[in-house]
Amino acid sequence: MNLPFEPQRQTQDYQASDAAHHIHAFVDQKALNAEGPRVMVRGEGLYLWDSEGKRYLDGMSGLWCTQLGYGRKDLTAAAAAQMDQLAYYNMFFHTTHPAVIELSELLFSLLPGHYSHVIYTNSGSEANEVLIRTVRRYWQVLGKPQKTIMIGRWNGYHGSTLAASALGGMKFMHEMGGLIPDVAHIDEPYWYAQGGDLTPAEFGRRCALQLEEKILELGAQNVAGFIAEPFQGAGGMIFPPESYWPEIQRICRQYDVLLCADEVIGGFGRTGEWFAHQYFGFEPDTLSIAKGLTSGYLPMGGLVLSKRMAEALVERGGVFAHGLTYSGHPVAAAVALANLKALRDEGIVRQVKDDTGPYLQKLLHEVFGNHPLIGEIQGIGLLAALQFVEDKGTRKRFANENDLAWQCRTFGFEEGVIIRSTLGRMIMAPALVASRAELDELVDKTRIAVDRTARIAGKL
Ligand code: PXG
Repeated sequence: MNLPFEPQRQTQDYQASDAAHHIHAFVDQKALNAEGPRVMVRGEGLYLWDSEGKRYLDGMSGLWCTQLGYGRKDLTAAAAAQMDQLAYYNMFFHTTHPAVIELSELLFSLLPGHYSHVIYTNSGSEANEVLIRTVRRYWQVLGKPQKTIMIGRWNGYHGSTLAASALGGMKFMHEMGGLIPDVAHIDEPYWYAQGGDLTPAEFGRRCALQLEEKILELGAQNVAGFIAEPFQGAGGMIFPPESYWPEIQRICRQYDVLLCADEVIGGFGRTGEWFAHQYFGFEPDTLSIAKGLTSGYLPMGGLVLSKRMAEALVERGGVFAHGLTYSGHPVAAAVALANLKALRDEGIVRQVKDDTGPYLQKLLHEVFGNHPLIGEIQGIGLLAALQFVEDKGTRKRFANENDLAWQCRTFGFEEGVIIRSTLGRMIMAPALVASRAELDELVDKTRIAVDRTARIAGKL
């Protein structure tokens, strides 16, 4: 291999240099420097190897993105061939190129028929940045320029750039450098934690009705759109009650508020459907996409628009004052095209729906259904969350649930499996190519980590 960096160095050498130059995501950097990060050096299928030669089953698809797993030669070949032919060009200067055209043809063949256009970006955060300006532009074109406010949800996640983090509802992110004007939030539909004595269906409806209240409070004539993840990912893999989305859709339509689905995690087969909104049965006006679009092999995202919006912007909008150097990057587009072809032609999304998805969900219920530490198992397709609980009867959560979940995640690493912790929930989202045997291993190693945590929590 002709890698441009040295063959493997000592782990401590990497760690010292890493500490000297990097500020990592969502950590106390000083604490991480003291501990030293794990150095990942190789990936193949669902497995990763670190610089010490330890192997991990990646139960998180990297960051919810490697739908095809690691080491796919067809994706590497697509990137190399496109780099040889045309390493870079752009979509400014009245130009376009074959890779992005074929990618979009394929993308829209996979999407429901009421979508027609896409604005490519490099990430999910950027997709949501573009969303705000595009939605506002749409209302300007329709003669309603006062419709500017976006409503998001507390504990929603839409990215780390300024506007994307403002749309999201992570308060600790808002505290680091601010909100932007014209963004409001409503509560998340997290029944297990916040549902009290209500049934999930009642709670789901109540949460949705908060949107109506917020629109009325702000004035429907001022509200541009509502943005939400079909199910919350980074916030803890929280699935809304069934009553939620139909009510949200009714409200958006009634008040002429655009329904904007953030499909950055839910898209590209995670739920067994191509897009998570299809699983939940609603019809958003826009879709923010990224991650699984390229299986994470290269950065690429996008904002998908309904025909109705695209028609207004194209036919009546005049100049669209937006552009990124790397929109529709040819190499990313070629990789995305190869990735989507593989997901489609190898029947991977169908396999998640008909086989591996139900298999994983059944297995989790068998293994954790009566586990003393687990109060609820939520999941669909190749996604699942295990909720830690102190008292199953009252759904009382541990005061130190965050620490327990973090500890469980650390046990997972020790056992050779990567799962994610969020507050008191353990999350898994393996690559969509996972075999039944790999899912067995994922659940088995997770059980060991959860049992070890249960012992610390005094539950075993
Ligand atoms: N929207 C959603 C729903 C996301 O989950 C983004 C937007 C931002 O995408 P970019 O490509 O700008 O990162 C995301 C990203 C985690 C985790 O551990 C989740 C994300 C990113 C990193 C970590 O849950 N989601």
